[in-house]
Amino acid sequence: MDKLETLKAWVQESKNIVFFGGAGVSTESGILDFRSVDGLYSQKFDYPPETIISHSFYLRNPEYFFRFYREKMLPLGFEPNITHRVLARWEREGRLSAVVTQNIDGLHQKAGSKKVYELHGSVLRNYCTRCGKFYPAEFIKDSSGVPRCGCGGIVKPDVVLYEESLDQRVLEKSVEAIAGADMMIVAGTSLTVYPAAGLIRYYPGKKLVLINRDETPYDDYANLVLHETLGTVFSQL
Ligand code: CNA
Repeated sequence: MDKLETLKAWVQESKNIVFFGGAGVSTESGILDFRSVDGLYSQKFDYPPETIISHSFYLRNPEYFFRFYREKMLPLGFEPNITHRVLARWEREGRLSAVVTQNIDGLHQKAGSKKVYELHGSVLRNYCTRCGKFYPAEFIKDSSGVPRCGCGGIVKPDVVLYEESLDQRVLEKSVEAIAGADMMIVAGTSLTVYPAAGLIRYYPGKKLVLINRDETPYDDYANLVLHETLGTVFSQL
């Protein structure tokens, strides 16, 4: 049986799939990932992107942080693609129990997925660091300089910056879902950002599928590896 047929058969017989994804899930919606050759990390900035989107840089140089964030990290106006839509359909059919994502773009929910664990937060949520008031992403987009609440506090996106820790509850729920999955699909992620990447080790079964255009450090660990673009694969599922 070829790989795609094996994948189809596994999906058909599963009732509890967990999908674990990264930036590669949204590239076909038009949002750049970080590490592809045409990704954000190959562009030139005054500082490396990892530095700019770190907690200490945000504190030290908030003007620069927000300029970069607005221009490069605020994926507004994009639509879900076939991968997001198939995953939402599987959930409705009772085949998929959760999506665990490193993405911050909200596209899984826009496609209709209900149980989505956002390990790195979401650009759609923004809070005043002083009074806690909520602001939508448009507020950040339309602001200039450092976005400020009426109370004077900085409005910070609810995204996990480098050096910041992950939300403990989201992490626990993700581990619980992965540990209870009968099949796990890992896709569109370079599996180099920790602790997120380490979560796949909680999957106890023998149907670990890895779908990614480029090789990853976990290729030998998976039971089935497809080096394809996600649209090619999911349009056949
Ligand atoms: P990454 O390190 O940029 O890796 C993306 C991976 O996806 C690469 O290995 C590519 O080969 C692969 N890929 C890209 N396009 C496709 C495709 N169409 N089909 C199959 N594979 C593809 O991204 P990770 O998610 O692994 O890194 C984690 C970071 C990136 C997280 O913290 C995210 O928050 C962050 N990020 C998120 C978004 C988003 O929300 N859409 C965009 C850019 C970066």
